[in-house]
Amino acid sequence: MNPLAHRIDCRIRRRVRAGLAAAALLTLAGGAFAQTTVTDAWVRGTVAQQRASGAFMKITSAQGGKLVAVSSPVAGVAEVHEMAMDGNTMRMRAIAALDLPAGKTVELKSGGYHVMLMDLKQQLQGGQTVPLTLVIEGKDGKREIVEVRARVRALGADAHGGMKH
Ligand SMILES: [Cu+2]
Repeated sequence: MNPLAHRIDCRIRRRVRAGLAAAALLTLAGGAFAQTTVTDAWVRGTVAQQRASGAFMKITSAQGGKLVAVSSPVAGVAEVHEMAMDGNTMRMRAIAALDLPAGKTVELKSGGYHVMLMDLKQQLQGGQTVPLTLVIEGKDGKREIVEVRARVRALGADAHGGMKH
């Protein structure tokens, strides 16, 4: 290779390397921002006049944190609930925060942790989409907002809305 061609080649390579570094930085920044992912979000459909329902999903926090608040435009109140035995009766109750261990997928499901949507402002019908806003607090105390679109599933045999509080 003649010296001139070599110099040009080096310059291009340096530029490519700089470009790659910038891309890596962007990826890092993006990763730090969206450290929590939510999949398979759904809400149980309701019958007319029903005031409460449950929302379910899988949450994975890359760096670990906790779910500290939920809200939705369809509900006056949204809480994070757990199921717990009260004597011989399974009951649900609100918890202040749901722990999200780093890199582990926490499943909110029927009969377990769930988001309770109360004071519903409308009937939730199969096929509709319900927006949910999750607030995740990281280990560093920083809060991340995760917007989720949950699909409404028509009421099945396992009616969450009929459960006791
Ligand atoms: Cu509940």
